[in-house]
Amino acid sequence: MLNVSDNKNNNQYIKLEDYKPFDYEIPNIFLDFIIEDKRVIVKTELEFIKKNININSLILDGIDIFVEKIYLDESLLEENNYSIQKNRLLIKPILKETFTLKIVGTIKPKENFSLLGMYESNGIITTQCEAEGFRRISYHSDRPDILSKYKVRIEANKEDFPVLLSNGNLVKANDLKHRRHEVIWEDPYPKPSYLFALVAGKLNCIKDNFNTKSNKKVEINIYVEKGDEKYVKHSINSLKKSMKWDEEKYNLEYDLSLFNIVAIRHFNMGAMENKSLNIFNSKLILANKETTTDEELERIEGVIAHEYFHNWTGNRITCRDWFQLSLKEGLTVFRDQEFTSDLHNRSIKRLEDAKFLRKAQFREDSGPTSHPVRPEKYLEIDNFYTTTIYEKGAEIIRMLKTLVKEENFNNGFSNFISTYDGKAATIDQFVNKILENNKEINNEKFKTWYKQNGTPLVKFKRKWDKEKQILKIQVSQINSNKKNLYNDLPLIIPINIAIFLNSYEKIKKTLILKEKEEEFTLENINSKFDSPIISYFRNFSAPIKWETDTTFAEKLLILEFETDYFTIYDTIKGIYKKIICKRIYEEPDINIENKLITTLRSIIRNNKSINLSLLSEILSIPTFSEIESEIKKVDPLKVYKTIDDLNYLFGTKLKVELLNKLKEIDKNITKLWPEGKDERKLIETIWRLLLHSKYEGIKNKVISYIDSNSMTLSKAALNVFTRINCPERELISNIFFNKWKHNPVVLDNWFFFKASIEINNNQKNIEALFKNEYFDVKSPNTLKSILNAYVTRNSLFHSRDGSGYKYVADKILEYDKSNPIVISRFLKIFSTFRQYENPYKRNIIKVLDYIKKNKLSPNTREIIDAILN
Ligand code: 0A1
Ligand code: ZN
Repeated sequence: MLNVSDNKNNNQYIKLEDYKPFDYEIPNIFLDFIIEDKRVIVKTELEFIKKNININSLILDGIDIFVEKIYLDESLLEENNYSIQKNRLLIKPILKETFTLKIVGTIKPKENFSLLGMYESNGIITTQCEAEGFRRISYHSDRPDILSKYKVRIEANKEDFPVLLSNGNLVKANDLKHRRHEVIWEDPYPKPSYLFALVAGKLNCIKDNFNTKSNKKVEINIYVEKGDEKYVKHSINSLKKSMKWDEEKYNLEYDLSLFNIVAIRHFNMGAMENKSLNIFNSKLILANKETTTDEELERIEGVIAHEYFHNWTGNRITCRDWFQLSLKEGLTVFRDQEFTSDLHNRSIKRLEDAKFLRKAQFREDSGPTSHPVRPEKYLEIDNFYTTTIYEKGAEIIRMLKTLVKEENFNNGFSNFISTYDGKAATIDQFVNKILENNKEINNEKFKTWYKQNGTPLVKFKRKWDKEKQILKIQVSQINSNKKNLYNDLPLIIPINIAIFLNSYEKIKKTLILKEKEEEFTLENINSKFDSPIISYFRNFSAPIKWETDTTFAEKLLILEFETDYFTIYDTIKGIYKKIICKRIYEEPDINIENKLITTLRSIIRNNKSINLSLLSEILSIPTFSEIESEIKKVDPLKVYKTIDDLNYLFGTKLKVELLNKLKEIDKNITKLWPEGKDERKLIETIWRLLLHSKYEGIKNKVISYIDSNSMTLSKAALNVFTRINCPERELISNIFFNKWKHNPVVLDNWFFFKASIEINNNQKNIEALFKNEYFDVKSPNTLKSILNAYVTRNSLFHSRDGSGYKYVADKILEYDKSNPIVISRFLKIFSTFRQYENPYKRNIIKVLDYIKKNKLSPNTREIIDAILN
């Protein structure tokens, strides 16, 4: 018997420094799928060219594939020439330099609950190959630097599987005997195995088309389950807008004459960019204003764009190895953020992206699963689809753009595309291209951003010489995470500032911090203030935290003078944070609270032209998830109570202004998205404050919207009642449930709402959701709705006796068996326990130890070990 080594099962890290090119190339692949009732027969033909002549064996990866026969150049392999162990196939000896390997195997999509590889969702056979799912379909090297041309034949019975799809162009479609049929797809562009896709099933197709700028007609097909056809218009429009935007902005045209999208009910993530056959979680395709909120419509538009943009950043140019994941993800997030900014409101988009990064990525980066944007090692790559790789990765690219300026950035980007088209590239290669002609920024030094983890802290101190009108700004940077040696190196940080000279004049500048400590001298600062007032990191110019010597009084002036949305938002959130901390750890600071209320009152009354989404942001008391990672010693029940108290206080004190504002915006709330969205966003914030202030007059008004034909308003009504304990809450819950129980995408909102509300006998109520006849065990969307709502919205999760934690731990163990990807991501909810006070901290450690003692998937094992380390 041949012996096969396997680093995964040995729990050994895969390391960036160990990267070696594969010993072979596989220029062509032919896959033949024969779909039967209980199984799929997969015949794979792989053409190999040996690249490393010193090698005389071949190792391929494969999981849960039953191998029937293997042929090497037409001759059947004897059992002593190959062995299958620990998910690896070893063939030895291999003496030829070029050869074809043919493997006949079978797989069972119906028994696959992992939603990886090939699986069945609601009668539809589908695939998910990123990152390492292809090896669950066929034996293969399954690494992103092996690019092959794929030809795919699919055969199935025509009644159950009338639609048979794969990547590229349809080159043949034939009826066969016994009511079966076959199709052949050929993809002319070489691609890595993770971009392979197949879909087979009863799907209805909605057709459209797009004319590219070189006047090529692209056929657009969106495939959905029967009955869902009426929900695809928004997605088609979004796709066409994306295609046009990429042509105009980056001169990138679509490269095939067919673009397919399929909506799948059971899907772990948002969507997947398989070449010309994007597969989407249904919730990100099926949309209209009655079923979808404004926020979701914009998210759908953004995700469709994201997947489409991957055609160039990801597919035509892919990643050399998974350590380079941010090359495609950070870059594509940056591109989709730019797309949304161009289509809607750039300043609001920036504020929202900064808000999300600080809530999710900063949280991750301050905890045990913190990692660099280009990690050095991993056990399970599926655990690295994180906000660090995606959103922090996008921020690094945004900083590059700020540093080299737009035109140079665009040139560098185009250069990158043409140089690496058809290749597997690295992050280093991308940065080198952007900085190629730049003398001011040192490439290697800039790349430290990719190697560090943790959020750096920048400190500012002003030195002001009023007579000479010279302002010196002393700046220092520090990374408090000492576990990573790179964290001690200084980063190159662009700092957008504004210096306010008086109420209408300001100087705008970008300082570039390159060292650990630097002093910037600014001359001729003609300020009328005692000391010039400065706002830092305008437009959130770097993904960092900062501290300043700005006084509270100066902050109030910044609020008066600033025009940068992000800074306005950030200044107010800083004040809220201070108010919350004072209430939790000391006494309420009445002075600060009153000053903020007065400021908000004046903004609502006097600033008639303020953007209403911005107004909504600044009137929103931070939520538990927003504030959790910002405070040192978390007593979750106290935090929830403080937030409730502040909603009561601000709602009471601002009642008159809020009611007036409500009247003012009322006429616009029925406008069709994207119009009216700012008004609708503000309405939810006003409703929440007024309801919390116990102003009964608003209740019936809110309730009347639960059945409205705008999902934004219906869901706003649900949201604002979450923490209001009254009989009407049950009433609106029932109205919503009965209206939407047959629409699984919408019903997930109800599951979320029900799991958020706090009622006695809490666990029993949550458990009832899992037992609900509309709960679908295979649906990650519903599972995530219930679990996420319970742990982020429902304070009873934090019951002092630890029962909430134990309940969730048992759910983790239960679902880890079928869906490790979803569960290992969800487990990170416990990663902030070190900041918690007792008994919470003690209770969390108890359940983490309990989880650890059980049999776990490798994904969840990696995360629990990191958390407890
Ligand atoms: N590449 C996709 C994200 C994705 C990753 C893994 C998946 O399955 C385990 C699915 C999708 C994107 O960035 O959109
Ligand atoms: Zn992506």
